[in-house]
Amino acid sequence: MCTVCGCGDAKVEGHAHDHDHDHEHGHAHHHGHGHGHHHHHHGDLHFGQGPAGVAVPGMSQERLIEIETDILAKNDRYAAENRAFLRGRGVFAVNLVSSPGSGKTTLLCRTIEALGDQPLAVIEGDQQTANDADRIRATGAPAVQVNTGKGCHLDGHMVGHAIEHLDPRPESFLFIENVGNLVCPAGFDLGEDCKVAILSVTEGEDKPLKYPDMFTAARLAILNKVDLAPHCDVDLDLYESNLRRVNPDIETLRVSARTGEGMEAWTGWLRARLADKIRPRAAE
Ligand SMILES: Nc1nc2c(ncn2[C@@H]2O[C@H](COP(=O)(O)OP(=O)(O)O)[C@@H](O)[C@H]2O)c(=O)[nH]1
Ligand SMILES: [Mg+2]
Repeated sequence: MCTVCGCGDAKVEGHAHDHDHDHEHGHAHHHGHGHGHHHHHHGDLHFGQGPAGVAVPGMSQERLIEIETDILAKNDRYAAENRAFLRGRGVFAVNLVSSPGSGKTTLLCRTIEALGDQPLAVIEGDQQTANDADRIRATGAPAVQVNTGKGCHLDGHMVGHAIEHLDPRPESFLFIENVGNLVCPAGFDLGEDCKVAILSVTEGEDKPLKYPDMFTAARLAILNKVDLAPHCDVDLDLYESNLRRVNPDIETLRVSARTGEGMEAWTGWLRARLADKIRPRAAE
């Protein structure tokens, strides 16, 4: 389960999402005071102000923290194993995170073409279907699809198995396309070298402010679909200044996976990171 959103937990799901019960449930009852949510001015509600940063009916903040700490500790052990393995091989691993439809798979296909002979492998995370792995394999690159079912993010354990299958070549790239979700993937280390957040220009300049955890965790943000910018009244400078408000160190690139604009800057960035990673190996 993911305590960040509770969406993998059957019990939580029954309360939050299952509307087939014949009894009345949810918002009308069980909502006395003292449930950990706070009222702002204007009657706005904030359920994330307790120490756990999240509210789940029937669970104390202490219990939520205990569960989350346990899940993340287990995840971090798998992630550390992945990281050690990838370091040994000189593999630079990128965890691509974004909302659904921002263009991760399209950008990856373009990136694979642009990188030419460079060895690389791809892990595709989605709740269902092998569509994206099929799109990647069509470029000739090796890819493993990981279906998470009700899960809302990849975790270190899943990625460990996928790495085993892919057996990535020394001094190669490993691209991990996470499940489209700007929330939960922020909290789960996969053993990657960095997270790269993709935002499409159609999503709105305020998204970095609304989902700060993701953009704090990312080293680079790619503003994709800049070919659409003239049609959708978007302020790219505002996107970037909002990104820096939540993460002053974040790097940004403007790209169109459709027209290829900005692709050289992106592949240049990738090659420089791989070179940084394998340089200490070469010196050994
Ligand atoms: N105009 C435009 N469309 C794009 C661009 N990148 C991706 N798309 C389109 O956006 C949609 C979602 O892309 P996809 O790669 O499946 O996104 P994902 O869900 O993040 O993997 C598809 O219709 C793509 O063709 C881009 O740079 N410009
Ligand atoms: Mg995709």
